[in-house]
Amino acid sequence: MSQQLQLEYLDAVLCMMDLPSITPFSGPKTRFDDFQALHIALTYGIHWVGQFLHFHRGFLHFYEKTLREECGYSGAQPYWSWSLDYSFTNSPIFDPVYGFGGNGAYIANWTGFFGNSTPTNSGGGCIQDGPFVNYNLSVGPGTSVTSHCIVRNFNSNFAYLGNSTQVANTTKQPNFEAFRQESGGAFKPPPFKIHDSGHGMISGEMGNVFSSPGDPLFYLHHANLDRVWAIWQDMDLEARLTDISGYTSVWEPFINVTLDYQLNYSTLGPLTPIRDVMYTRGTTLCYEYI
Ligand SMILES: [Cu+2]
Repeated sequence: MSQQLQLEYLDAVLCMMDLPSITPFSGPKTRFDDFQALHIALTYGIHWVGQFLHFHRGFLHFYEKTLREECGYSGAQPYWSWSLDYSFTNSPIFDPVYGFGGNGAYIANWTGFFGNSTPTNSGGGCIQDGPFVNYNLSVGPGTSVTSHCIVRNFNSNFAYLGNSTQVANTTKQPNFEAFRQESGGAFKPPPFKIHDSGHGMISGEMGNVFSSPGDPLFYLHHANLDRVWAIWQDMDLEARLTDISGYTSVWEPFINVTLDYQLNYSTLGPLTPIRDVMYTRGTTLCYEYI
């Protein structure tokens, strides 16, 4: 990705942070907040369920569409390949000018959002540099509605989850049920899986299952998870464009998800049947990973 396009992407995100909210949720002030608010509202219906990967694929699609159609971005949604960043704190994605800024300020004994801190606490405060240093989120952390800065707490204990061994172990799974268990993880980890890599490495807002889309890096992390799924699908495309399993909810009654299951994006996108997001190079979506 050229430096010019990197700046264009960051500018488009700043533009979304300037456009007024269009969702019915209480709290969000901007189009950027809207995506976070939708994710918070739906948390238990989009994680640890059969439609976890599908919902997030569509979620990224509508986010990218907003960047392109309302904020003039001419490129594609970038992804963060964790495997390239085993020494992740040196990653160029944290560059203060061409990236998303670095760690949060160090706060001794930071207890985390919902106590998700670890002994390797390195930050816990507001991000210190980068384009989003002055942005105030209007929803989160978690399900609360507060005005707060973007918080990070780099945690290298999670870096191994995104390494090439972990990714290869995920893409070698024989069917969707095994793939989704290996990529998304369980309702109550550990064991942690590749989906936990970026969330755990950056932590802070990103470590919160509800409000993680408050950190713009969420979208690069999830694009890579989506990429791993697309790579896995491409290994046996015909079978894997229809292979789906899992329940639609984390609570009873347990119903098996199907290709007809409708993904709900509130006012950020139309009701989207799962079959429409199974194929990245189809008519609803039209992208591929390079
Ligand atoms: Cu999510």
